[in-house]
Parts: sequence; C-alpha cells; structure tokens
Amino acid sequence: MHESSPSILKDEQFMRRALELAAKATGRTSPNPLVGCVIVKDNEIIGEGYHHKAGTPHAEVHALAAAGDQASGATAYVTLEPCSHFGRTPPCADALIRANVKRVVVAMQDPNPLVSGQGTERLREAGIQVDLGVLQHEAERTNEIFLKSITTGLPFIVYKTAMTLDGKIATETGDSRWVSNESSRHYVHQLRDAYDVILVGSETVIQDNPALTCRLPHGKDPVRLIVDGKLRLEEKAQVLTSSKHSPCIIATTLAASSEKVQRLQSLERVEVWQYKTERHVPLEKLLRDLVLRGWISVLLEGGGGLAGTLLQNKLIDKAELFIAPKFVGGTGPSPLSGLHIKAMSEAVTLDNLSFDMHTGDLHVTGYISNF
Ligand code: AOF
Ligand code: ZN
Repeated sequence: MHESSPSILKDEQFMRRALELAAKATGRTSPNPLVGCVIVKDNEIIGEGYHHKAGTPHAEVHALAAAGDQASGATAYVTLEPCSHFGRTPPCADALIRANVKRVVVAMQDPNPLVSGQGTERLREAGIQVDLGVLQHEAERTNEIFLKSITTGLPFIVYKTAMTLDGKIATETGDSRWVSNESSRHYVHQLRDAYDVILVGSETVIQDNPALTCRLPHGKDPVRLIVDGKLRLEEKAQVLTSSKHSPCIIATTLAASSEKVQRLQSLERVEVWQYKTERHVPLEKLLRDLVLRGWISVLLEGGGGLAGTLLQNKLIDKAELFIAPKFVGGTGPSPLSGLHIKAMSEAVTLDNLSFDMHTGDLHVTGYISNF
C-alpha cells in the first residue's frame, strides 16, 4: 500500500460525487447501468450529469452540455467506462474527444461486450490521458445489478425476509403481523422502488393477499411476478389490480386450466407466461425471460419454498434480513423451508456482511458466497 497523494484524494472526491449522481437514478435505468459524470477544471466542478433512463442520453452527454465550451482542457470523471458503440445513443467516447477534454478518470471498465475496453482505447488513441480504477470497488457495488445481468443474462436477485431472533417468520398459529417493526417495513418500500421486479410464490399470495406495490410518495411499483405452476391464484387477488402502472406477470405451466389462463390474461396489465411443461415452472428460464424484457433486478419476498429452491440453484445474489429481537418458539415456519442442506459444513454462507439497526430490528445485508 502506498500513501494516498493529494491528487489521488482529489480524484476520489470527484469520483464520489459522480457515484452520488449515478445513484440518483436507482431503479430507473434498467437494462442500462447507473452512470454519473463530473467535469472538473482547476479543481472546480464545471458540469455534472447522470444517466436517467434507458434510451435517453448518457451521463457524459449531460455533464458535457452543462460544462459547455469550458470542457476543453478539463478532466472528466465517469463511474463507468465511456461507451464506444452506437446503441440507442451515439458513443460517449466520441463526445469527450470532440469536447477536447484532457483527461478522463474512469472507475471501472464497462462489462458490456460491446464496449469492454474499447471506450478507453478510443480515448487514448485520441491522445487523452485515461486513468482507470478510481473507486472501482464502490462503482462495482453501484452497478452490481448491471454487472450480473450483462455478463450472465440472469437478473440480480436480492432475497428479503424478516424473522424473529429464533428464526421464525410466524408463530405456530400462523400469526405474522408483524415480525419486523414499522421502520424496517418502510425500508422494504425503498427496496420495491429500487428493484425492477418483485417475486413471490403463489402460496404467499393466497395466504396474505398482498398488494406488492411501493407506498412511497414518489415511488415506482415494481413489476409483480408470481410463480404459480397450477394457477391457483384467485381472480380477486389484490396483486392483479393493485398497480395502475406496472404489469403483473403470472408464471405457470401446462397444469393450468386454459380457461383460467384466458380469464386472467384478459385483465388489464396482467400477463400469463405459460411454460410448456407438466412439471414446475422452469425458474432459470423464467429469470432469463425477465432480462430479455429489460427487467434485470428482482426482489424476492417469499415464500420459503420458492426462496429455498432459488438458493439451492445458486440463483440468489444477496440477502437483506430483518431480525426482530423476539422469540416465539414452537413449530412456526422458518424463512427457507425449501432449502434442504444436510451437513452443516455445506451450509449456504454470506460474506461482505454489513449491519445496522432499524430502531430496534437488526438489519443484516450480505452476499451469497459460492457454495
Ligand atoms: C456510458 N454512460 O450513461 C451509460 C452507458 O442503448 P444505449 O445507447 O443507451 O447503450 C447502452 C449501453 O451503454 C449499456 O449497456 C452500457 O454498456 C453503456 N451505458 N455508458 O458511457 C452512460 N448509460
Ligand atoms: Zn455512452
């Protein structure tokens, strides 16, 4: 480790600002990444911008427009390698070259195979100094969703659950209102706002009749996705009608009655995805289909069977657990009834843990390590 020089600290300071800008569009850019850009001259920020939504201008374009002619000779800080391809918008590397910037500081290489390395190469060929890797770890965390989806074709899945300190999601009589406190439940709405899709099993819908919407003032409802192989869901279930904006997808199989498929299909904003199998809904295929639709992040809220199966199949990336300081004992259910590990040495483990207290509940976040 070498001492951080003042210029490295300055670079980190401006990149931190660029990451802060990128995060403003959390949950709004799929299938594109979160990208922020800051243009700096003589240690002063002269232009800022971030990518707002797929199909609209990239971060660099906003920041360059804000800086105007002043951008000539300046340094651009970008949280992701500037693009070099013609997508829905022209290459940002070219825009930076045209603006005559002197130096470009990049947090991480773009994992998109259409770009990966070619953006920085183009800048260097034009005589621009490129420094790669400033706050790389933070940038990778900011774009953990995009990184997973663009490299694997699968969505990034976070599993959220609340349990008592003795690992129960309900008492033995089935009472579950409420396990976690109000502030933890409020945070769940922030997650719903940030993720493209909310996923639950049909049993959860039948038992709890949830709306699965986001109840924040400027929040966005996620797409509601119900895995319901036998199409047991009732037409009056709240999920089917609770959102005025976002679709409700029901994933089912050939075990569903075709008459019921048609009835549900005819409801507004409801889609039935019927997989040609007599067995279970093919989960990996379903997840890949979400990405093909441009939905790259999933908030899994239960139930225990579905969560266990997804975990067993290594499809979950991250966990957000709320642990209430309570005991209920007895035979109440646990959050991962569908996971069947036989030897403790084979337990699924989390790493990169972080903890905080939500006015009394312990909130644990971690990444599923490969098992
Ligand atoms: C950047 N800055 O702000 C974004 C980038 O369809 P397009 O034209 O929007 O291109 C999308 C791809 O461009 C995306 O997959 C990623 O590789 C890059 N996104 N790049 O330099 C930005 N949003
Ligand atoms: Zn671009």
